[in-house]
Amino acid sequence: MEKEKVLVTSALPYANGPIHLGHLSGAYLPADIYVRYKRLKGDDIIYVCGSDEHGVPITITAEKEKVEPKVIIDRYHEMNKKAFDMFGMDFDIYSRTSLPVHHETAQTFFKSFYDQGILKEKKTLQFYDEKAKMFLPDRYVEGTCPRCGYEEARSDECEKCSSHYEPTELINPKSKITGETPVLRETSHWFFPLGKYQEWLENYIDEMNKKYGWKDNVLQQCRSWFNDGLKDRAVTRDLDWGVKVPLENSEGKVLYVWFEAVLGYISATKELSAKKNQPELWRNYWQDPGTKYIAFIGKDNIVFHAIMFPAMLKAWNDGNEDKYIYPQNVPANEFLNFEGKKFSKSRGWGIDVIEFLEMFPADPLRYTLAANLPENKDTDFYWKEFQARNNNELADILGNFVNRTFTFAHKHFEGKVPKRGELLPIDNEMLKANKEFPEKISALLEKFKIKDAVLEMMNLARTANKYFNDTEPWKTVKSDKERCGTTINISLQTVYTLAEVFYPVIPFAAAKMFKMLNAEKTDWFSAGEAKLPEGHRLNKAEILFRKIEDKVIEEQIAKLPATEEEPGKPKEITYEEFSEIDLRVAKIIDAGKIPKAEKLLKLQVDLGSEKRQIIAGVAKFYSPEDLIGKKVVVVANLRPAKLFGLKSEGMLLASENKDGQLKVVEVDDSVEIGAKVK
Ligand code: B3M
Ligand code: ZN
Repeated sequence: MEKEKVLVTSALPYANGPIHLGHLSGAYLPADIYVRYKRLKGDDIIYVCGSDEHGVPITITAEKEKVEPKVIIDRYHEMNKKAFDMFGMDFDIYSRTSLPVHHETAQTFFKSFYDQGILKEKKTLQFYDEKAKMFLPDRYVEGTCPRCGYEEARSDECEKCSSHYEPTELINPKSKITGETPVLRETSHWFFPLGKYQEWLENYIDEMNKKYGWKDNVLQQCRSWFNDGLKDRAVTRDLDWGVKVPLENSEGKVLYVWFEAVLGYISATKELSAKKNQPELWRNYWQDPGTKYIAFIGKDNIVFHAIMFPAMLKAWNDGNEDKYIYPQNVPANEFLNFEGKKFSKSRGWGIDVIEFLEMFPADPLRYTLAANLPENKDTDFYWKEFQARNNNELADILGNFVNRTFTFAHKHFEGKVPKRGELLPIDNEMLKANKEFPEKISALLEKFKIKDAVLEMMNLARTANKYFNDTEPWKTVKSDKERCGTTINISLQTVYTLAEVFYPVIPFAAAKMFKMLNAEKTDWFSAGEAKLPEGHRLNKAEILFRKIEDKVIEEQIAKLPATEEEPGKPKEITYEEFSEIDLRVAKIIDAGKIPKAEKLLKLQVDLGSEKRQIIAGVAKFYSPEDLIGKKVVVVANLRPAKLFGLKSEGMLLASENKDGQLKVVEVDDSVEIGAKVK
């Protein structure tokens, strides 16, 4: 088997909070399993990760706590590093993007693009907080959604009705820093012309997919980006915290966090090289066309790794002598939910990794997550499943087989590998399984089908248990000791195989198994060869997995908040709450366009008792004439708001049709104007 040179990265988690089980399932555990397997195979592989320490959320956290961002990143970098360590992540380096080596690397990329004339400068309008004397990034501005009236909408999108709009449309914008009303001010930013690379990107992804088989979720997202057409993307921001823009007169500007974060993989490898005293080592991976580069991520990071990052590398390669390789595959996972709902720190839903691992060992968690990875669709972590996987699979199948085998070896064969006598078909079958399973598992792991691989690992343990049962050593030990010895010999060889194939998933238990066998882990391809010589001395048995009692699991379930809102599913309200909304039938008596507001129409409606003006976001779907005369439903007691300086007193009800067009809710002509809708 030819050895491969492999570079593996996992998305850099933000140092802005503790990682939870969902993170582990997305970009970390699958990569770790792959890396551990490749190491067993003897491939030349490095595994690089680290903290992403810039970005607006970090500065928001810092402001909330009234500390410097450095305090926040130091805290969560250490915390997440510890969590990964407890979980058994086999990183070669866990770096951080606040290091000078990263700032230099990112600035060098930016400067090269600038010098090549790739970047375009553009002026844009952005909210500015006059009290805080700073430009406000999108997430710093909150206001009322111009579509649904949600009061905590972001400057350009509403998480309630998921509509997107221009920041100028946001009603009642407020700065999240000072609470003041921000003003729109002109600023200029550098844009990376992503569109210029679209054709190259399409070819690149096509070629990689043909050769290496990319996952459908990744291809689909890329195609949808391509269909929309790639656009220029701003790669600078008006902020203090981040990598400074390396140009004259750019005070107060930093590189957009995603632009530099993906380069963090390169900086991290440079840090690893420095630590090993081989400063040029990183080039051996990043700049050798013989390297296979695999970037493990979660589905929310696809565009940055499959589109943005490759385009940046291409832009570099076009203008420089030292050329980088591109990701060969970007295996992105879907999300893991927790007990049927999304993880949410603010709502107390989920569990931190450290908290979990202070209560339970890492292996059962790794195994449970691995057996249920969100490879093709979102999956869930359930406490009961965790218990069942630990008790019924790890303990009752794998643990039981190992335990039975060792008990026999110590009790009846002086703790040594007994002699293998004449082989019956059943023995040959078991020996064959020892050879076939590693091959099958290897083929799956190479294709990142980790969940299936884990199933096969446990199937080998199932096969082994069946072999033990069918050969009945508890009978042959009395009737035919040599026959019993054969069973135990083959069972011990199988324990060896199991230790090797399970090592990527449950490294702590596998290490115990190697120790019990008094044997080293060997390379993957000899995993299934019966290698333990007759007479080889074994060490004493250890407990591999402890059963988890019902009571322990019930305590965990009881800790979860009882009434939990489900995102995407409307929260239950009482009739009283509903009746607080004053819905009325109204007639549209006049309608007109608003200069500069492409999406809005100015309506005059008759409510019977009074006439009102409503500014509605329906201009894309109706011309003013279409609406005049329609009897519609309005929310009559919605707090009045100002849009484009115009007063809006109420809201029209409308729903979206299958083409995404808004249709106003109309009422039968026999219903009188002003009638209550209930
Ligand atoms: N920190 C986002 C995330 O954790 C981001 C990944 C960066 S990878 C270069 O989802
Ligand atoms: Zn909304």
